[in-house]
Amino acid sequence: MREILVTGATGQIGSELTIELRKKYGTNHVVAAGHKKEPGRKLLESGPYESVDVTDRESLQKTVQKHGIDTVYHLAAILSATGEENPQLAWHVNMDGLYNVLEAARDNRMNRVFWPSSIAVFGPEAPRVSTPQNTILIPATMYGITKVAGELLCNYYFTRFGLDVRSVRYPGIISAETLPGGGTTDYAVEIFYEAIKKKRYTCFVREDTVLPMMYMPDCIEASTSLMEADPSRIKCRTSYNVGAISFSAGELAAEIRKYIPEFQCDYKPDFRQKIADSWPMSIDDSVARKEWGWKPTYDLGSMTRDMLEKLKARFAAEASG
Ligand code: AKB
Repeated sequence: MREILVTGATGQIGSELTIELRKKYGTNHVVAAGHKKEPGRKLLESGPYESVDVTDRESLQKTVQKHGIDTVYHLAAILSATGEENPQLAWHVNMDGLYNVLEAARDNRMNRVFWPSSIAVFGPEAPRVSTPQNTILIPATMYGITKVAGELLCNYYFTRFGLDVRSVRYPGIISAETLPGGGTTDYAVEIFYEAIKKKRYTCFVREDTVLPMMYMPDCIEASTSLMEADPSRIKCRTSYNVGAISFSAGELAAEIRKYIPEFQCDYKPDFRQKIADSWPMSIDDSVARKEWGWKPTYDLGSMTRDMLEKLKARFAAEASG
């Protein structure tokens, strides 16, 4: 039986991953940890919750020992856009946070650690189409720099201390439960909320901007199936490329318009355009597919249909109290 800690549990991915892990491993075996953002009712009522600042080694250590944690999903992080506004904070939270988690895992002889890297490890010098698993990693953002350094640190803890740490490079994640915050790919989620509520959206990247994306059920599948894979199958201890869907902002707007014909989208690129332009447009994930059987389920059509259904149902439930 695993005793799991999820850091960043109040965030976009953490809030849904925690609930899925609780279904799988039992409510009391999955501790949700958040810091700045207040936890929602679903998270609080479905199992244990702790307030943990991952940059505070003692508070992390106390929580790990109190709950006998043997597995961590370390999701707490500053994303790319916030990271460009405050690079010092991004370095502090992303690097000190990861270091503290790896040290707590080593100290407490944990079984396994999951830490997400990102497509942000790639910079303008990497091939932008079907970006390979192994290529030049010179990111243009502080967020990307913390992800490259983090990958190397994870690899080091595996080779030096035998810590079973596993990682995937998340693309932009699209989901209906919790809004992302501070990322460059956030427009791909915001557009759905605004299309339903206001029938218009002003997108902060150009219409022809293509980025790799993934729907939340695939994101959860990538994270949990990697963690459950037999250790002999995990040959890469930096981080695996995982691809799912690639589309332009304009293609996404057109897909939404199939369901909301009056939806209007205009485009006013801001500082995030430069970040998007430095990232891949699509990802070659053949290594993950071969080594531990990665296979995404959702395409642009099925993701859009499901997102709109889920959000409309949620907004209707919220409106009726
Ligand atoms: C971001 O936009 O910063 C993240 C990411 C791709 O890692 N969603």
